[in-house]
Amino acid sequence: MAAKVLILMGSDSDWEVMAEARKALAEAGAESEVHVSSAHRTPERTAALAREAAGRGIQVIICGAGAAAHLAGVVAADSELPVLGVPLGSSDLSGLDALLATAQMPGGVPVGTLAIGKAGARNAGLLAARILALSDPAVAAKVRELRARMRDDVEAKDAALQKRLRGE
Ligand code: RP5
Repeated sequence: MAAKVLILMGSDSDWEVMAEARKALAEAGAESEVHVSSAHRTPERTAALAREAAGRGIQVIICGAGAAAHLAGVVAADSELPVLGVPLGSSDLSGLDALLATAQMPGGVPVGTLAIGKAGARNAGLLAARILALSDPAVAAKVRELRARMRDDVEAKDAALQKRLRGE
């Protein structure tokens, strides 16, 4: 099955965090393709990946980058696909720089910005799955299953807590 989600990251050092996005997509039954490509270090390659994505069946692009994180922004400038940005805490500013650089896009060039780090990467994967789910019933069913599992986990944790509080 061809990947419908393209995950880009500015460096291989971003992979430990960005793997969460791929994992979430796999849980939702969605194939993804991952590449290292930097807005600053490989601008031509990044532009080519963004421009060619829609033509080869990609429906959503997830970009993770740290520091002065322009990856999601330049990809959104070069593609009509929905672009989700994950700011990474790889710099001395622990991701605040990447958060602002990713979120503060000028009007007309949208980037859906998630939280800094692993939670943001997982949510980027889940949000991309929800976008695919609009036109893919199999992914929609998996998204529903994941939500039900999360609800069951929380209810089980509460039941265990109540038991402990009763001294059982
Ligand atoms: C950013 O600079 C990358 O996305 C990464 O988060 C950070 C550090 O990159 P490396 O120096 O580890 O390659 O562009």
